[in-house]
Amino acid sequence: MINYRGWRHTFKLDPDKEIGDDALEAICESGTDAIIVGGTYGVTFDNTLALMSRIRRYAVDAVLEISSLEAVVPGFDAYFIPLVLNAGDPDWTFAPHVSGLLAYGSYIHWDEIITEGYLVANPEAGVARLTKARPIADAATAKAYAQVATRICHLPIVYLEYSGTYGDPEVARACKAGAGEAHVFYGGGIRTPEQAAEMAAIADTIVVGNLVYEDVEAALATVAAVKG
Ligand code: 1GP
Repeated sequence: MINYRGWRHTFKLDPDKEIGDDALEAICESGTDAIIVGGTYGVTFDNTLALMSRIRRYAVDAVLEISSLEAVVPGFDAYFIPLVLNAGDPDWTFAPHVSGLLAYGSYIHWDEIITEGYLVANPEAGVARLTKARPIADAATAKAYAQVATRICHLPIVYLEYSGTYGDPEVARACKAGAGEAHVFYGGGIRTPEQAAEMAAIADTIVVGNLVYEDVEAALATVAAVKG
């Protein structure tokens, strides 16, 4: 069982994006706490398996965040299952989870399954469009969603997702306040060590994604900003 509660910094790698061997080695050996594999579009069994095999050369924890039932690949340390708290399309609430159980139920190792209460806060993000995410009007609304995740649904993780844009620290603070004992991930738009440090001071774990593909040196600099 992975100890995600000890993580402060993670990288999220997208199987649909290209990364060279040297960059992948630098990312995996950077001192980050884990690699999360996930993406919204173009994630297939083959590209997920290929990326996992390459990450597996390194000792770092590797988790698959499942976004497509066709791309469930065995061999990760754990599987994050997003539950989009503010999905406006009810088909994204439980229907994919039921389909997953029907397809894979007998193969599931439940101690490897960890549910994330996902709060999609950037309306321009692919995941927001896909799930028709309801807008997060203000910090109080974010706090209420976090309370739904942790107090009502007893989920272990609240993931504040600003994918593609840097978020509002006030919203992140409200999320953390509402999350209680749940572990809070923040991801979205982190491009500088200062942004990494700012969100890491609020959330329990930060996630750096796109920057890996835009400027690997800048991505590496976020690790030291959080972990010293
Ligand atoms: C995406 O939260 C992650 O799911 C990270 O976001 O790609 O914007 O860094 P970025």
